[in-house]
Amino acid sequence: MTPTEKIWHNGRFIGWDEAKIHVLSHVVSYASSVFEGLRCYETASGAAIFRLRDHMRRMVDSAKIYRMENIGFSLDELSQAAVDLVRVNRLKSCYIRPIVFRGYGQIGVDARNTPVEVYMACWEWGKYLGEEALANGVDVCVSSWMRMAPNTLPALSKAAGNYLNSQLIRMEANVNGYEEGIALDAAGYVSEGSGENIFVVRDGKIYTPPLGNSVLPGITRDSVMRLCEELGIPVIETLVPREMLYIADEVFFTGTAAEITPIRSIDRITIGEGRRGPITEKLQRTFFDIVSGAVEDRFGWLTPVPASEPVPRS
Ligand code: PPE
Repeated sequence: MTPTEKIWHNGRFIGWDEAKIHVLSHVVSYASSVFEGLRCYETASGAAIFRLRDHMRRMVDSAKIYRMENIGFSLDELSQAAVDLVRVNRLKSCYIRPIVFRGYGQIGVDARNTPVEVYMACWEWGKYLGEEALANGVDVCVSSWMRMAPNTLPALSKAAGNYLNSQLIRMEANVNGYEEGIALDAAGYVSEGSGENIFVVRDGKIYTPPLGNSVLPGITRDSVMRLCEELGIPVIETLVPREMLYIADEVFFTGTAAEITPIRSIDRITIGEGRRGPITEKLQRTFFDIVSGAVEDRFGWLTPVPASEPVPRS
C-alpha cells in the first residue's frame, strides 16, 4: 500500500501518519467497527466515485445494526467527505476505505459509552485477485469454513468481525494454492466468497444466493443484477446447492475490489470451458464501459470528483 497525503477524521483532514488510535480502543479488543470499500475510477472527465451514496448508506445501516445510532455525520456529509478526500490527495483512481469504530474510553463488552470515530482513507489499489484474473479467471475452492449462521453475526452489516471468518476462508484457500474460497452457509448452501458475492450461470440464466444465505448485500451484486435486467438476462435469487457450482456453464465473483471476476475452476473441477464465459464477458464489458465513462452513466452511478484542490476543512 502506497501512503497518500491525507486521511479524513471526524470532519477534518490529518496526515497519513497521524491516523493512530490507542491500543485500548474498544475496537481493538472487541472488533467493534463497520466499514466500506469504494472504488474511484478514472474517466475522460476526471475521477468519479462508483455508487458513493449507496456505500455510505450501507455503512450507516451497518452501524445501526450495532447500535451506533448516530455516527455524527449525515449521508450527504459522508459522501462529500469522500469526494474531498480524493480531491485533496489528487488521485485519478483509488480505493476508498471509510471506517466507523468504537474508540477509547470504556473497556468491557457493553460498548454504548465509547466514543464513535469516523475515518476515511484512500490509496491506489490494483486488481484484487491478480492482474490476469479478470481475463482468465481464478481457481478457487469450497472452504472448509462456513459463513456465519443467521442470528450469530449479522451478514448484512459490513462489520470487521465478519472478516475474521473471511480471513480463515481466504488464508486456507491461499495456503492450498487457490486464489479464493467460497463459503457455504450454516445449512450447507452456497453463500459467498471471503470478499465477493457469487453468481452461477446455466443455460442462459443466472442464479445467486438471496440475502438470507448470510451474504453481504453487495453493491456490485446489485449493479450486476440491474445490468442483467437491462440486457434481458434472467437473474434468480435462490438457494444454490454446492454441486450446482460444478455443473455451471460459468461462475463469477462480484465485489468492489474484485469487480467482476470469472471463476475457471472450483475444487479443481473445470467450470464450463475453463475460461471466462460469454455472459461474464458481456457483463464485464457493460460494467467497465460505465465506470470508465466510455458510455453515458445511465444509472447515475458515478459521482464526479472536481479536479481542483479545496481548502481542507478544519
Ligand atoms: N461479500 C463480502 C464478504 C465482501 O467483503 C464484499 C466486498 C462483497 C461481498 C461485495 O460487496 P460490494 O463491494 O459492495 O460489491 N469486499 C470488500 C473488501 C475487500 C477487502 O479485502 O478488504 C471490497 O470488495 O471492497
